Amino acid sequence: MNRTWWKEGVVYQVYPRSFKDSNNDGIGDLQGLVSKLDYIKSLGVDIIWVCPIYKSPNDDNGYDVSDYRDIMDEFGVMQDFDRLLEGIHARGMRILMDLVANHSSDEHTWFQEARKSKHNPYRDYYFWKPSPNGTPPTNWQSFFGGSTWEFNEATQDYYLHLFTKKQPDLNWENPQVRKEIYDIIKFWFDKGVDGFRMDVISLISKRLEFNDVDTANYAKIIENQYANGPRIHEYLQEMNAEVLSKYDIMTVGEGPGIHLGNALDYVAEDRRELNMIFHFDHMFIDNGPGGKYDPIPYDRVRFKRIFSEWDEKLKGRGWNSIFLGNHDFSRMVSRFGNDSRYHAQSAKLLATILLSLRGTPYIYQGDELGMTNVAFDRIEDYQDVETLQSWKAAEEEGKDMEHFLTLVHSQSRDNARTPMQWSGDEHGGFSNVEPWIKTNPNYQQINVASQENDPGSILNYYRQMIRYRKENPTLIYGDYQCVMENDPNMYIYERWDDQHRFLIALNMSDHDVTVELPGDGEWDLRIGNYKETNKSNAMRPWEAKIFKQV
Ligand code: ISL
Ligand code: CA
Repeated sequence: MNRTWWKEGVVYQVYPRSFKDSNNDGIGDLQGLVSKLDYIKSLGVDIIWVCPIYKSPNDDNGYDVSDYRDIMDEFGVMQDFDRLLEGIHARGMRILMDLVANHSSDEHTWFQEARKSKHNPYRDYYFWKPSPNGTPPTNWQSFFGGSTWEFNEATQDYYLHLFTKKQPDLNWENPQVRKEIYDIIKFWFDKGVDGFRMDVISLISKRLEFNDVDTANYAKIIENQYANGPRIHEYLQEMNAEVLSKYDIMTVGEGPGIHLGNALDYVAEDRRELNMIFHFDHMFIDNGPGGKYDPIPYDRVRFKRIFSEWDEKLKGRGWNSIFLGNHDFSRMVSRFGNDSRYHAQSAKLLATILLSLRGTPYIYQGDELGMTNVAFDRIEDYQDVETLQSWKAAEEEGKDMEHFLTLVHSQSRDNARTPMQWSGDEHGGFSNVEPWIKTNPNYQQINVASQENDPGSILNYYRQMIRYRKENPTLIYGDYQCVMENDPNMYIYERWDDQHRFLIALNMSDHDVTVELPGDGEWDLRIGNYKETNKSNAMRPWEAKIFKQV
């Protein structure tokens, strides 16, 4: 396969609202981000993905865009963006923007116009459906609960919104809409941005019959009704031909409903659509039949199998992305590790996974410190629209709300959105004033300042792992094979090419485990996440070791 910068790069994801506040209004902003570029660079990463910064009324923290060519008031102005872009490029890094093109804000002028009358020239920018009997046209449920249809007085019909009612879905059937989006992409590429993460791009082609769905299994509804519509690949190929192919950029499509069976349709290199996608097989692994607020313990054998199957499926044909957390999920160390007794060990073990599988690694802000979930004791302290809508729905269904609060503690997207913990100072050094969302009280123990100069810190382990990956391209391009795939505690895999062979041994349990290292020849220990690491076959709780064959 071709070697390129976006396969070799390590991505750092920034959620600007929670990263660094420069003007002390409690909200992270572009100047704040600029002031921390040296820190990001010091990690050794190559690419910064910045979550949406466009003009937005912030119903969904920027995933509701009211002007795609302007900057959100709270974040600054276009000059701040230009400085950010310059600062990133000056340090030899690249910037990935977030393209939110499945829907706009209802405050975008397109929608403001469209909703005025049935004859408005912008009407066909969105989806409208009549419903004679005063109930929504279909039984579709939005991603955040409640109907996907909202009644519009002026036109006496309903518009479609797969997310909140302030996020009406754009009608990609309309060639003018597609042209608008391509022009927006060009606008940012011409400024010099290096690529896009494309929000829910798997949803842009709709099944125009708008049939009722069988509500039993929400994951299946997404896969077969909301995502992967009949014209999706036509649109992506058109976008590629019209814009993407004309620049040296990268794309990663976010993909609810993308699975092993259809992933290659999106990312096979010869199809000329996207460079890679984010699938959610491992991220929904703890969802019970009732979805994310019906969690079940995650099955480690399945966790390993998902990574193995995806590597097998894409190898030689497309490229993978590797992530264990982002702004939409609880913190990876709280989810997949042990965030109390083995906090540092398990955070480092998870970093080892992120940085030693085949695929571009994505590190979410704060995970390099082992930032954990938060448990606010009042729902009023939560800010996320998804959390609040789910809370309201649970209340209406008469659920036990004390119990539901514990579910919010483990499942809320706000777990990932508490302010970045820079220091032990008030508000974690994020701001001088009370931030828009409360700081996780553990900022006094978990923060950049305290880890910066500690060679054994999680932060410095990330730096070491990123460097090690770069020095050993076998860890980037080499083949992958899981061994002992049915072992419930150990995750062991080999990575190799013509020249080198590595063995990664990870004890993902709270217990001591003894293992036989597979294969013949000498294994030399190169990386370990315990202070006194040794070659022995005894693996301590959450111990991670990387061996190289000599
Ligand atoms: O958040 C989720 C689970 O908790 C996902 O189902 C998520 O809603 C889905 O992956 C889409 O996410 C993206 O689009 C949303 C936005 O709210 C998310 O922040 C974004 O990552 C709508 O734009
Ligand atoms: Ca600010």
